[in-house]
Amino acid sequence: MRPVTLSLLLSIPIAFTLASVEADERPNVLFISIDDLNDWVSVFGGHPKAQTPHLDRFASEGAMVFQNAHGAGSICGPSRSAMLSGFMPSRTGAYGNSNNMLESPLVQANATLPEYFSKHGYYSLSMGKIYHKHDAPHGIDAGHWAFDQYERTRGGSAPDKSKLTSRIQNLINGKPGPESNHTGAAGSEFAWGPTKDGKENTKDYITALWAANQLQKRYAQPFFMAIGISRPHLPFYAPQEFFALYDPDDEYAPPIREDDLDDILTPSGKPKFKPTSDYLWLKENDLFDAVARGYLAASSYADACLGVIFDALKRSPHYENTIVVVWGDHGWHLGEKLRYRKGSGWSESTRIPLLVRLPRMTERSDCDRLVSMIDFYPTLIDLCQLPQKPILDGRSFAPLLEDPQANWDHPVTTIHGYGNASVRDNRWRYIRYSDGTEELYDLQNDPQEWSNLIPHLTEISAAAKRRLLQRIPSEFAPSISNSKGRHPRSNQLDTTIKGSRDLTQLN
Ligand SMILES: [Ca+2]
Ligand SMILES: [Ca+2]
Repeated sequence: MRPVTLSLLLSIPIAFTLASVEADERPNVLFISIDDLNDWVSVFGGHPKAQTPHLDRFASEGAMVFQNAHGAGSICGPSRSAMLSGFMPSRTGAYGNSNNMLESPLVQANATLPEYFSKHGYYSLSMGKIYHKHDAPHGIDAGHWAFDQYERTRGGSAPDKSKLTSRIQNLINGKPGPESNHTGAAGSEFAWGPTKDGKENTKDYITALWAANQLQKRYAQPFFMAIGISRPHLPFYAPQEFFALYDPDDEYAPPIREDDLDDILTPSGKPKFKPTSDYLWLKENDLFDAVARGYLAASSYADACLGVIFDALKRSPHYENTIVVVWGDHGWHLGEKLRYRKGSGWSESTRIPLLVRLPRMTERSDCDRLVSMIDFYPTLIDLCQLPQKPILDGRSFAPLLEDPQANWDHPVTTIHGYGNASVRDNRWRYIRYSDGTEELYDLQNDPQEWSNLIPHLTEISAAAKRRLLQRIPSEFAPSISNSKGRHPRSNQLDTTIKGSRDLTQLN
């Protein structure tokens, strides 16, 4: 429980105190992120063998499953920055993982989501990744400044080297792989395998237990609790019990078309894309099924951590008055479009898992309407009756929580790098790149986005393209400069940031 001291009470303006008292019945928010989780969750139908029993039970006990939710960006930094600030990457200039959104004048003037809840009488607390971490002038910026209480993650278990597969180290099941031109690449370690320890010593499990403990406490104010689970983000290290859920001799790779990239050409007629080095290394070592199994195991581990939090909420004093939002920050390719990872404008990158529970929900409902992560901020302040913020880019989808079949014709846009945008409506996806390359897919007849219709548009598809083109931002804010290398590396949180965020001065 947050200690409410006399000095704190005295320091609060009277009008604010009265508002807080009247607002005591406002619901709490439990806001849970699962880093890099795509739709390979049973309730989203993305993989027939996915085992996510805790998310399934969470849905069946009363939640809305959003089957058509998409990120505002398609990698962690821009996607999360857009959701948390409420402004699209094309307005802030936060396009990459090293772009600090606080350098955007818009974000400097406006409270981010948890700050807005704090500003309006909520107690905000957090553990795990919610904001994307980057270097700052005096340490790390982990978004710690946005919460009244911030807990750093701890624990972690090394992989069992005898079972480790790693592209960078060219190891396959603990043994050296054949010589390859596709090892040693930069980026997150592309690796998977069981950890040496059981889940008790792993980071996400410890984070989940922390959340479970916080949920048993009583608070003087409604709370906004943000919990970040770090798997299935690479490397796919998870306790052996989660690998054991998936028979190593079974098949797990999704359908992949080797010629899929051939129909995407730049305006000058050159191939826009080629298979990535991740893809080529996995292909030459026949590891498509093994890597998919690793992702599934890491996802099942994340699901087990969610189970700890869901169980704790149910036995807590807050179950009947807490809104729960469970979300992934973008999708993940597992071979589709001859690539792994994220960051593209295709559905594998843009689609996110999203479940929302309102306290009165007692059974699962599904909603196929299009919503975006950019809508989280206006939706949550709507649901909790905080003052509206018309300046935000998203729109509240609270009406869909009342009626998942409500009329809803709002295409969603995903920004994937400066000048690149992907827009989809109920039937079509249109992608346009800064160099003028275009793609158009008829999702009704081609849900895998295999056939780019741009080279042979019909009257109907040309009209669809024109409609979606209007949704692409006419201007892209200049990119915020890269924070990487600009600041000394440090393991300490930059505690000076909070001082620059006076909530009374932020809109
Ligand atoms: Ca992510
Ligand atoms: Ca294709």
